Amino acid sequence: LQNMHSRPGCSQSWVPQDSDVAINDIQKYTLKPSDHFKLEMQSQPDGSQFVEMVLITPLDREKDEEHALVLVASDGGAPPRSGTARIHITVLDVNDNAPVCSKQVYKAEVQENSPLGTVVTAVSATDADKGVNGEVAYSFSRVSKETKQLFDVDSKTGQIKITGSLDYERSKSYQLNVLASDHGSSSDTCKVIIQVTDVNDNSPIIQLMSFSSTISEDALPGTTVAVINVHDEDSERNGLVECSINNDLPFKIESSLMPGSPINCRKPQTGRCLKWAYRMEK
Ligand SMILES: [Ca+2]
Ligand SMILES: [Ca+2]
Ligand SMILES: [Ca+2]
Ligand SMILES: [Ca+2]
Repeated sequence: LQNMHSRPGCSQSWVPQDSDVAINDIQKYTLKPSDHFKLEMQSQPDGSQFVEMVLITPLDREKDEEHALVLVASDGGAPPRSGTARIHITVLDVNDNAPVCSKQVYKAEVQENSPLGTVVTAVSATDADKGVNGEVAYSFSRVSKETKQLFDVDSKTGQIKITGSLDYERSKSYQLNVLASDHGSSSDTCKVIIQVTDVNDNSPIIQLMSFSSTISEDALPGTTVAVINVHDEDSERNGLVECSINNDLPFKIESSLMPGSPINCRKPQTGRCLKWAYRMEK
């Protein structure tokens, strides 16, 4: 038996046949197992009877796809005789399960300036249904236009690839919402948080803030001659700046934030800009 619907109350009927009469006619039917189906005797206006097999509890293909039942019809003779029918039921799939993402939040790191096509991460979702009902397609949902230009999700594999140029100095992280949907109206969503990591792709920029082009010959050591700003867009170690001037000149360079600190002292990691002062050394 195939094509049995999965809702209780659906039925399949047979007209029993026993060529004997009266007490020797069919007296009893049994169906085993009886957890999903029961038998009901039905009479027709002409007095003939038929047996109906009725679904009493819902079928779930995801739990049991096949059901094997045995129907026994016994007559009232002595000794009683019986006939047996094996009933094989295949439960057809209905799209009654939504895709489920394997994680609610995915985290990934990727270097800025990574080549186009670099795989950042992959999301995955499973759907308990069969065949086309269990196929999952991935897409972005509620993602900004800019983010859409930088990333793409493969609808079949869930792989997230880079499709634009990532610049750590412009944006350090992105959040993508991925929709995993089956071919029906069921879906699940997950988040992908992508951290962009810094690459040393910026040179320090020197800015002359003030400068005295003439200096009196009796200027005292320590007189400030010029103030410069040094700025590097990169972060952490990539943003450390070392400043130096020629050794053969009667000037030294020192940090205006840390007066007295030696030539070539490094910029503190926290600040981006630092004033450097050329001072008379002797
Ligand atoms: Ca199903
Ligand atoms: Ca499904
Ligand atoms: Ca950059
Ligand atoms: Ca950088």
